[in-house]
Amino acid sequence: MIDALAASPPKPSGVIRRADYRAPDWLVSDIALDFDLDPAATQVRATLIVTRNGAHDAPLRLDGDGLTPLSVKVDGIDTPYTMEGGTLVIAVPGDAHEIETRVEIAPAANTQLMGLYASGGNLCTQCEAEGFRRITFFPDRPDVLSKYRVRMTADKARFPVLLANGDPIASGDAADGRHWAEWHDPFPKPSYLFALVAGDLAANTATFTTMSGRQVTLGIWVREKDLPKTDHALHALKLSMAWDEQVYGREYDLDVFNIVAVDDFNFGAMENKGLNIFNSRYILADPDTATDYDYDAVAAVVAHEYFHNWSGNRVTCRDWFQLSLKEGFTVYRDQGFSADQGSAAVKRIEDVRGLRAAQFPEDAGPLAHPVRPDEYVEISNFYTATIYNKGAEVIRMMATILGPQKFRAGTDRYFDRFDGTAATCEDFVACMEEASGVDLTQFRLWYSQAGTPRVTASLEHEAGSGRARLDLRQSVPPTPGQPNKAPMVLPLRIKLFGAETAQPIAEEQLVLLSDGDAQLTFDGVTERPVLSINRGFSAPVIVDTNRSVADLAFLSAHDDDPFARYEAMQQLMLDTLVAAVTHGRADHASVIEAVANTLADPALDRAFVAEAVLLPSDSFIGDQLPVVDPEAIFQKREALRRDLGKALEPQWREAYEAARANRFEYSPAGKGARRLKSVSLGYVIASGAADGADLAFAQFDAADNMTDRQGGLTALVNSESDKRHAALDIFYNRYADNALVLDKWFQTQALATRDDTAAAVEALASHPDFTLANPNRARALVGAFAVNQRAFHSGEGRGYRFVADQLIALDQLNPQTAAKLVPPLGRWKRFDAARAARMRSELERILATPGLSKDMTEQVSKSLE
Ligand code: 0A1
Ligand code: ZN
Repeated sequence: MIDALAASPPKPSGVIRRADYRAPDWLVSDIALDFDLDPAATQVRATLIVTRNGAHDAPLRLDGDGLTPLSVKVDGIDTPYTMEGGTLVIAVPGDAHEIETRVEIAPAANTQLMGLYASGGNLCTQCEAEGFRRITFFPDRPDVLSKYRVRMTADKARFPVLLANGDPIASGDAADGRHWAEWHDPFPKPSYLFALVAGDLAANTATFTTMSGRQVTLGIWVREKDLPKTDHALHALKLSMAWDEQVYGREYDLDVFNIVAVDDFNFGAMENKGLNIFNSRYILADPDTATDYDYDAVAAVVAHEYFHNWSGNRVTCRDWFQLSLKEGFTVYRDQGFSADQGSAAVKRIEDVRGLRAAQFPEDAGPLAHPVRPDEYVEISNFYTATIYNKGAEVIRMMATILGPQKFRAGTDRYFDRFDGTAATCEDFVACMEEASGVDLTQFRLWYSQAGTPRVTASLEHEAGSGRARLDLRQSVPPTPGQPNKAPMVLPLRIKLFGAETAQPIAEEQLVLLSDGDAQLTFDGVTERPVLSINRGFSAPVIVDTNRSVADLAFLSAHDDDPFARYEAMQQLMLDTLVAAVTHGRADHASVIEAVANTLADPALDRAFVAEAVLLPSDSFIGDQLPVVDPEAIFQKREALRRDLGKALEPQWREAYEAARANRFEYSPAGKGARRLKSVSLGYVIASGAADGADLAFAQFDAADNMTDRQGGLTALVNSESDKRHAALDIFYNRYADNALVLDKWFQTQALATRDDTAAAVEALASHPDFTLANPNRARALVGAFAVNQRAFHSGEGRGYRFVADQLIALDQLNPQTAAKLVPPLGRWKRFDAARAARMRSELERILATPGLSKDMTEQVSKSLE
């Protein structure tokens, strides 16, 4: 096993290392918080019961960030203290004390959206990872678990609703038009799970009866006018609660479960115990304003946060290096939930597409890190696709290797053993081993080695002897700080088909490739075999095969694993496009034929067809090439789209018409029909058909749902048609008071495939509705533009300069959100020398900005290495 820790060179200060973990010197069994809430000046009094943890004479150190103590009392007596940076240090004599501190904070001035902040006139909190120290002094680390009692006092007219974690215990009126409420959370929790909300909110409520008969009151809290948009989230919550009981045996544990939607939020949502706080984009949905994609995302995020109640809250993380313990596992759980609500195959395709779009490039670039990192500077930078999505793949591989019963036995053991504690990734794996008897020693490399493994698979057949031989070889690429890698355990689901009969030659087998190479032989193979490998994407790896165009076309028509069937089609398209970019031209005939066959297969579900006939994205094509040429990729992809559009125009029109008559219904069939309709419209337009823009405009205009409306708008915005101006104006005016839909208006333009997108995006940054203060809006324009490969890399560095300017400005307000947008600039090594130099010089300019945040400094300096 590689020991990356021993190999790492000394690093400058500010680096936190996993190897330095020590148990806390002081524990806090209980905390009482008393908030006198006011947007401009909130008073916070905290009373902590602390106990010395072990034999030592270390002082009590309480983390603080930007806090000035107004008073510090030990056992009721004012006591001297010192400040070390933001940390409050108190020398205390005994082994147990009551500590009281008072501070004043200014939520309205909090633009970082960490700690207590104001959003849309309401007050709310975000404490993960280190926001609690911006509210009060506390040992702000996940292995200090305490029982919380919270009292809030606020102006009753302005903040009629006062919510916190746990169950409500008392409330009443106070003097001067103020009122108060007290909440108590009986479950010890780390400070990052603390939450409160004060606001003018209304709730959509329901009751859920748990498997042991406990009645839970559910509430989704939003602005009154948004109440009609909360039914979908509430329904998803009930489904999630039932699913976790059925699939993992996990029951909810408090009398109330509240969700609050806020418009200003750095991430998607937060799993605070009993009081989830959500970015409103993952709660609000109705047919007029939310796409099918939004509906699915709402359900997935509601489920994700709910599932954290066990995987994250009841069992939390010992330290932030273990973040994937809760995040990888919870993503795996929410993926399972979503798969069970509709088409599991399409869900798997979407998840793999997401992994390839976000995690594979991360793993191949300057910010690559293991699923369990060894060090960080700013923990907010580690809420990554690697921790979340690769982490989920690692859990999935264990489930595949163990099988469903043993995996469930492993999770039962984990939850039972570590309930109420802060655990590690190692604890999870050890439970899996104990419950199954499977040795996962080598498998643990998935936690410590970064980089996407590559598997080369070549199948040879000797017709004479009837013997087929499959050679497998793996390699794991070097990543920053990890030059040499050991072979990993790769669970590969493999099957062979006969090319003539289309029958299986051998049943599917699960091959655990654990050495650098391996051979498998198959006897009695009388016809030419075709290899189906990594079925269901059983391992998150890149597979290179020697499969011919004919083999891929065969699999795209006959493979009985839907993912493998999709994958064969993608590979066929990818091979064609890579050939086109590399050699200047390519034969499109095989792709056209394979797409025609898929479109004509009545047995396939429409959602699957829509996924299968979609070409790989520009950036995924780029990932296959030694040097990315964005313009060439775009042109070759467009050429293939045009040929597909022309050659199959009647089929696209037929598919389009078949879906057109349907009235909106949010169901797997309805979603599939709309998806195929949009994809078909795209191909009709790509064909150059004279009526393309009219079709798109008619769809846009007559739509009874946002999926169709945005589909029509997107097609127009990508086109040369003048109708795009009218469509953009109509859309803007119709939704001018809906921030989430205006985000779509910005994003659609930022993602446009037109030649003038960079200029249009620059102009939009001066639009009166554009603001960097709202993370959703910043991401909709700047984030979307930076992943529009062609537009971002066009114009001799114009796109880079624009993004760098925006990031410098955003960093002043909200470093976390700014730092998340660095990766597109950090990919400079993948581009030609001229582009690389321009990208680097923008990164250098950012790094030279006075007062740059720790978040940005870490991301940008790593990106320059
Ligand atoms: N634990 C949350 C993600 C999250 C992390 C940090 C945040 O700070 C701004 C917010 C949310 C989840 O996995 O959903
Ligand atoms: Zn999570």
